[in-house]
Amino acid sequence: MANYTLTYFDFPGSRGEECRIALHVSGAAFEDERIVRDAWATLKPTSPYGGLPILTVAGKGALAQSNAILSFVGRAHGLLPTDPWEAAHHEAVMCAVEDFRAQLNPSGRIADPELKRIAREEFAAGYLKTWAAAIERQLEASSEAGPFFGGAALSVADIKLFIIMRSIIDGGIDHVSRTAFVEFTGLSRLYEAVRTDARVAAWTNR
Ligand SMILES: N[C@@H](CCC(=O)N[C@@H](CS)C(=O)NCC(=O)O)C(=O)O
Repeated sequence: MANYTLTYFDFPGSRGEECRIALHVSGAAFEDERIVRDAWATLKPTSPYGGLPILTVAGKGALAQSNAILSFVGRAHGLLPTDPWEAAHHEAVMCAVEDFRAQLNPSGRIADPELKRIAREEFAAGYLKTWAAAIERQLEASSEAGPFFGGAALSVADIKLFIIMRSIIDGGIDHVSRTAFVEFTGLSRLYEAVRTDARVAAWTNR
């Protein structure tokens, strides 16, 4: 039996997929538990914080919150720097991805198509650009050589950045251009490096 079970919806994106990719890259065996909305409605009241993903570790219990799961996997399996100061910067980037989601996700709940278009276009021209510029500055400060946030070694922060960027680049967000990140050369290079990493590609191209 696998030591880890990752519970999430049967959807190849967002917080669950970034944890699945991290677990896959870690090389640790894990059960990829995908649940339907009805099962989640039953599980939700007893879940740690009322949200997925949840990582269950044999002999320990359940851990929720995507960034805590990624940090745990990163520390346990060499996907975060061992230096605490450097690791904290990777964790800060992961928090910034959650900031991005907090700004973007409410627009997905706007029922009126015209109001939704306006909100998304404002997001794309404003918050997205400011956010990407900030991440790019952190990337430059963290590693001159790249291509990853910490240099040559892939970390859980790179995986989280890849998943949020892919949601835009794949065209999944109406009224946000697929090319929204193109001008950010460091981020674009990081995205390509994660996308083409053999371990990541082995998961995403299954
Ligand atoms: N801060 C949490 C957010 C968890 C969250 O909102 N997850 C979404 C899916 S990405 C969810 O569970 N939605 C269903 C629900 O809230 O009932 C994290 O980073 O894991």
